[in-house]
Amino acid sequence: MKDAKKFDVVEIIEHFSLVGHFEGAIQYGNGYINDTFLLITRDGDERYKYILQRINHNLFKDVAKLMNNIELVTKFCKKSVIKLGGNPNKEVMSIIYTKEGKNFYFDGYNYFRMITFIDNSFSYDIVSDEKVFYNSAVAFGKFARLLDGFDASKLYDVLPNFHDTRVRLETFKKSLEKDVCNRKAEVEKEINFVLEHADLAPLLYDKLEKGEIPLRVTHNDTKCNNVLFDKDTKEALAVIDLDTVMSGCLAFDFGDAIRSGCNSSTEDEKDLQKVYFRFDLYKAYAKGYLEVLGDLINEEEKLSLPLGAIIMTYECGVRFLTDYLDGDVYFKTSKPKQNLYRARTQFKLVKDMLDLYEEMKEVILNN
Ligand code: ADP
Ligand code: GN1
Ligand code: MG
Repeated sequence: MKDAKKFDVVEIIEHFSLVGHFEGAIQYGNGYINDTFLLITRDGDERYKYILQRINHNLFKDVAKLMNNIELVTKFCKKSVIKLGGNPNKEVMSIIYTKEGKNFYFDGYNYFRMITFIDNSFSYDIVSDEKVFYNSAVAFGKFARLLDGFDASKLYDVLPNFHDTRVRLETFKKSLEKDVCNRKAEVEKEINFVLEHADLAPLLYDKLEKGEIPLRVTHNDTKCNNVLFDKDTKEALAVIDLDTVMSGCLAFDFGDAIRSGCNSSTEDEKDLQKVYFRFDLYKAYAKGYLEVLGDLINEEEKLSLPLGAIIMTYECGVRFLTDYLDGDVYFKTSKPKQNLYRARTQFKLVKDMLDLYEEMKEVILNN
């Protein structure tokens, strides 16, 4: 197989319906999964920007079905936005089609998609501002509302069991057994944390399976850098990274947003003294999310949200630690032990949240 990393941007973009001619492309953003580029084209004096992504084909095995999901979801959201009197092109991410009318391009080795660049935007890896985080909650709450009524059976299950923490735990145990990189001895403390908190793993799925909370269409990767904000107004502009849109429960989306946004430091912070749960930000997010969801959510489902925050954080820590044991094969890393540092921050946040769980529930019930 040809080196999958090597491709010629100019050759690739020729296949898409773009305005202008290629001027430049740079790597963009801090995603862990796909390769993202900001592409600039020029037509006379005018410059145009696009987002070009090489889709992680190791992970997403059926790119055609994945892209079909994104097309269905964005089309449905656009219709809902129009019904509500909004601007669909501004509020929903748009796919740019190839000259043949396809929603991705395959060059024989790599899969590429093009999406509209959301200009004058920023995303954050550390949230500092309550207003911004509140707006992020409004964006994800709105995303859930816009998709209310969408027939989940139309969606291909891109990554089966993605948020089934029970399955994540089993995968972790298998990696532990194999210990392919001989890293087990070094992470004994973290392993013990995972095993001591294993009773968390089934709690959300138990609720789903008993019918206590509903199955919905969810984003499933609501990390804070998957929403873009206007640089000037600090309003949320669009929810991005729709690769994992599948059926799930609201607690997955709320939980992952809290996991990533309420961390006082970066996800891979080495110094755990700097890592603590930002309860002030949690309150801001809960307010925004529940304001938008309104009567769409009952008390039982509301109470699953803080539990989701703990479980999603635990799950993510388990995934980082699994990847560390496996030799860093899933999440992109740029320095040694990064997945271990990431796992540690998650476990610190789980500890903080378990201490604050009663207060977290209270906030939800008071909104
Ligand atoms: P990954 O799955 O690797 O996380 P994303 O789709 O989240 O890939 O893209 C990575 C980053 O690129 C985002 O966090 C964001 O900063 C930036 N980005 C992605 N899409 C857009 C867009 N349409 N406009 C502006 N920035 C974007
Ligand atoms: C990945 O794709 P990205 O970088 O937004 C991962 C999430 C994790 C997150 C941890 C498809 O998110 O599940 O929670 O890293 N996405 C996938 O930062 O596995
Ligand atoms: Mg992303």
